[in-house]
Amino acid sequence: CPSSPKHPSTPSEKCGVLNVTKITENGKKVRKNWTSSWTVLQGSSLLFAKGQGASTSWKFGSNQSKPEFTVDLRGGAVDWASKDKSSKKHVIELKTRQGTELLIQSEIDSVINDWYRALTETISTHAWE
Ligand code: I3S
Repeated sequence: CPSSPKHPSTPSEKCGVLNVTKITENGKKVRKNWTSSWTVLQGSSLLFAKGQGASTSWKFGSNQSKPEFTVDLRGGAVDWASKDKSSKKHVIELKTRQGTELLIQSEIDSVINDWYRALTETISTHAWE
C-alpha cells in the first residue's frame, strides 16, 4: 500500500476498496450514503478517500488526493453489523470513541474477513494509548 500524504513516513498496513457509509456522527444519527472508498489502515488511523475505487490508489502516495475523512481507531469497537443495520451482506460496524459509527462492506467475503481481522487487531493493539 502507498503511504498517505498525512503520514508519509508511516507505511500503511492495509488498503483496498470498500463500500462505506456513516450512520452516526458525533453521537447524532445521519442519513446513510454508501460510497465506494479507497480505504487505508495506517497505525491506529483508518483513512477513506472517495473516488473511483482502485484507480485512486496511486494518487494517495503523492499529494493529489487528500483523505475524505479519517477515523481514529483507538478506543473504538468493531463488530459484525446486525441485520437491522443494513440489508447488505458482510457488513462491519465500526464505532469510534468520538461517537461516529460507520458501516463498512464488501461483496467479497474474504476481503471483508481480512478487514475485520485487521481492524480488531488494530483496536486491541492500540487500546491503551
Ligand atoms: O437503513 P436504511 O435507511 O434502510 O438504508 C438504506 C437507505 O439509506 C437507502 O437510501 P435512501 O433511502 O436514502 O434513498 C440506501 O440506498 C440503502 O442502501 C440503505 O440500506 P442498506 O440496507 O443498503 O444499508
